[in-house]
Amino acid sequence: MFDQGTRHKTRRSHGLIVAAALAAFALTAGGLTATIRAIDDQAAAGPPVAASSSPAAAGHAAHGHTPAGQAAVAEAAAPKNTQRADAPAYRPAAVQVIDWDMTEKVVEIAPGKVVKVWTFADRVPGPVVRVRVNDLVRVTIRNRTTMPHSIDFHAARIAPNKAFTDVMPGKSWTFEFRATTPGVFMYHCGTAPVVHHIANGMYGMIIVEPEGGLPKVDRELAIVQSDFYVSDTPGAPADDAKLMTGIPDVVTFNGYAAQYKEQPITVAKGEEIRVFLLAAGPNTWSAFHVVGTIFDRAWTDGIHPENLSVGNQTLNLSASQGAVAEFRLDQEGIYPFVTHDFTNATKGAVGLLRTEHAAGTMSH
Ligand SMILES: [Cu+2]
Repeated sequence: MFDQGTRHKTRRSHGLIVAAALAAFALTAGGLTATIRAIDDQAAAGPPVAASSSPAAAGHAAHGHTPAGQAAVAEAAAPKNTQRADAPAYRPAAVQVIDWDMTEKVVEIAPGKVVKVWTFADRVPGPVVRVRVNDLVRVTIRNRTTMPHSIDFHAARIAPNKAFTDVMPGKSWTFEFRATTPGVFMYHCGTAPVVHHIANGMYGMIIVEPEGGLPKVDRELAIVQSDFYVSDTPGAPADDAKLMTGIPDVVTFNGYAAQYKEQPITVAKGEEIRVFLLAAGPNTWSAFHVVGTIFDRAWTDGIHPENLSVGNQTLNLSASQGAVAEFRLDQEGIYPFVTHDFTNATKGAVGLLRTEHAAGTMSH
């Protein structure tokens, strides 16, 4: 954990602020070090071995929200909702086929925070889709749940009352759209009440590259920020009353609080890094900032020359907005990335980029 923040007094003030936020997150979430393990893919995430005896499980029992045994069972069975941060490569195809089940499952989104999520393709966030302008995108969704769902692609110019229609339990639905506009866009379930369907996990990122593709860079990452309103009952969907306050308990990058702080993303000093960003909400914005660098280039929403932004310290993304940030890390070191709305960084929207030969801790 970041107790080294108290041992090294000479760091820059910015580093102190970040360290304080990281430490505060550790306090509010009950500590991360013991409970997050090396999981590099959500599909590989198995039941937490030590969950039944973890401080988080004990905390639930002590709070008495539910019978201790029930809480322990829910937590023992819940995989950590971690995901890799690597962006998928573009795969050339005249027709880009999206074929997803819509499901429900119970996952842990922060230490001791076990929730039921509603998913696209059994993932929260849903899979990152990557297409190019002029590709035809054929979408099929199959509803494996007991309530209606739908899918709304912000990258589509299409009549929503026809394409984004509710799909009943047990049914499937197929529609197509032509990618026309390069950019980073949101998709989400649009079934009423939409806030519930997004708060429970039904969202993701679609990247539409310009014709001919984006220039090659050394490393591409995809990061989706989203907020969660955790019920007192482990394994339940979002708490309705909390959701209506708009004040989340947990804010994540890619579905698990501070996962890339516990497992930093390794990059190379000086390599060109491109991050695709999405503020999925349902409510929080993202003030995306990488400590220790400045974005060489950025585009918000549409990837057009007219949208090029140079020299940003922070990108300002309201709920649903996407962006591309390109930058380099000039020195060996450990570079936090956060939403600079620090309350939400404290709630989990924080991670670390670590260069290959970085020494020791964040303070070096
Ligand atoms: Cu839905």
